[in-house]
Amino acid sequence: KYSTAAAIEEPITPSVKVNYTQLLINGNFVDSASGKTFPTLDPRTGDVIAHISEGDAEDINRAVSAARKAFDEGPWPKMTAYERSRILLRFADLIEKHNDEIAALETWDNGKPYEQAANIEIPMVTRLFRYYAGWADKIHGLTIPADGPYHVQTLHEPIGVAGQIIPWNFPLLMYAWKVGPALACGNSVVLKTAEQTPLSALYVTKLLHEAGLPPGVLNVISGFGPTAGAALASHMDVDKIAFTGSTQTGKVILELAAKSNLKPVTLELGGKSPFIVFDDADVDKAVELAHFALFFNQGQCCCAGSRTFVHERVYDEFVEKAKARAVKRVVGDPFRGGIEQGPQIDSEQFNKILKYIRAGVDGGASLEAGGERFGDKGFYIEPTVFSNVKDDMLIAKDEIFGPVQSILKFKDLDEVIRRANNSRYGLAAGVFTNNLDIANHVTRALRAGSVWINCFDVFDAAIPFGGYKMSGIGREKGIYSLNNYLQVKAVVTPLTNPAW
Ligand code: TXE
Repeated sequence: KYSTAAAIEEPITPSVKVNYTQLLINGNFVDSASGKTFPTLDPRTGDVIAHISEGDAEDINRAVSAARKAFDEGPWPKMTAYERSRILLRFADLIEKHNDEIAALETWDNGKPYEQAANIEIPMVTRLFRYYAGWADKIHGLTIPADGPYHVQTLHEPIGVAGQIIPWNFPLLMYAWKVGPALACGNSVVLKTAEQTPLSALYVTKLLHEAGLPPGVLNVISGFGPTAGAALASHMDVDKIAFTGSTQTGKVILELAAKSNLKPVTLELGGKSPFIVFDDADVDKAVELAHFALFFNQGQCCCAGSRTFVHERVYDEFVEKAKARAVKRVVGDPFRGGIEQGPQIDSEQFNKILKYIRAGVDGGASLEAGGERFGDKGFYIEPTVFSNVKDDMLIAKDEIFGPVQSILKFKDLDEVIRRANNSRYGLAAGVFTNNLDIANHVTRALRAGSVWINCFDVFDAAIPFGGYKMSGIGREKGIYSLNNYLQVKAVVTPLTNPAW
C-alpha cells in the first residue's frame, strides 16, 4: 500500500510570487474589458493561488487589433531576420536566468514535480527558443526552373496574425512550441492559455518584451475555451489557428475556422499510444520504460504509452514487475525533492480518471495496484495498474490522461500490429525489442506520428511531433513547424533578351 505521508503534510510554500495576473495586450498588462476575474487553483490543495483577469470576445478583439497593427505596420515582420533572431536569443537568455522562478510557477499552477519543471521542461523551453532563433534568418524561397522563358521564384512570407490555443499539461512547453516558430517566421500572435494554468505564460511574455519584442507582436489572453478560445478561432482577422487539446475541442476549432474565414488549422490532439514489448526484451528495462511512458507527468501526456502490449511469453513476469514498480512510485507534494508524481491538474480530470478506474474494474480488468485517490486533499491519485485488459474495454479505447496503466497480452507480430493500429488515434508508439528486423518492420507498419524504439518521450526541438488519424493535423517542432506559419508566394518574371 502507498504511504500518504508526503501528500498530507502541510504543503510547501513556493518561493515565488505571482506578479502578473492581467491580460497582456499591445505590450501592456490590462484588465479584461468586463472587469471579470477567475481563480487559478493549487492542485495540491484546491486553494486559490491568484485571481486572473478573464478575457472574452471583446478582449480577443482588442488583442487581434493590436496584433494586426503590429503585423501590418511593423516593425516586426519588416525587421531584418537577424534582428528578430537576436530578440529571441535574448529572450532565451532571460528564461534561462529566471529558470527556477518559472519552474516554481509552473509547479504551483500545474502540480508537476518541481525537479521535472526546473531540470527538464523549462530548459527545453529555452532550447526551443534558441532553436527557432536559429531558423529566423534561414527561411527563404526557391528558384524554380519552369518551362518557358521565365524566371520563377518563391517568397516565403509570414502568414499574418496567428491565433494559438494551448492546454494545461505542459503550459510553457506548449507556449514555446507555438510561439517559437510563429515569431521566427515574422508573424504576430494572440495566444490563449488554458484556464487551469495562466501564470507562466504571463511571466515569460513580460521577459520577451524586456528582450525587445515590439508591442502587439505577442498578446496573451487568459480565459475560457467557449468564450475567449472560440472568439479567437472564429475571428475574421486571424490568419491561422493552432490548437493543442482534446480531439473533441479540435473538431470545434476546425468548424469555427471553416465557418468564419477558412483560416488554416493545425491540431495536436489526443492519443491512445501503444507501447509494445517483444519477448526478446530485457523485462526489467521494458518495465521501467513502459512505466515512464505512461506515468510521466501524472499520466497527463497526449502521447502517453497507454496501451502496454506485452508478448505472452514474458507477460506474467512483466505484470508482476510493473505492479511492483508502480507501488514504489513516489507520490507527494511536487515541491519536495525526489517526488515522481504530484497531483492531477483539477477536480474535473481527477474525477474523470477515477471514473475510468471504476470502468476498468467493472469491465473485468484485473486491478493489480492503486485504484484510489491518494491522501485526503488535493487531486492526487494512486499509480494504478490493470492487467488482463482487452481491446474492447473502455480503458483500452479512451484517453484517460492519468496514472493508469493498462497491460494487454499478445501472441504474434501481425496480431500486435493490427491491434496497435486499431484505434481512432495515431499520435505515438513505443517498440521495445533487440531485434532490428522487428523494430524496422513494426515502425513502418504503425500508423503514428512518432515511433520511439527502445526509448520514449524523446522531445528535441528539432524532432517533429504530431498525429495521424484523429490525433491531429500537421506537425510541430523542427523544420516542419515553419510551414504552419508561412505563406508561399510564386513570383514569375519573363526573361527577355534586351537585344531583341
Ligand atoms: O481539454 P480542452 P480539457 C485531453 C485529455 C483531457 C481532455 C479534456 O484527454 O482529459 O482532453 O481536457 C480550450 N473553443 N487533452 O477539457 O477542452 C481550453 O480553454 C476554443 C489532451 O482541458 O481541449 C484550453 O485552452 N477553445 C491534450 C484548450 O482548449 C476551447 C491536452 C484545451 O482544452 C474550447 C489537454 C472552444 N470551444 C487535454 N473549449 C493534449 N493533446 O496534449 C476549450 N478550449
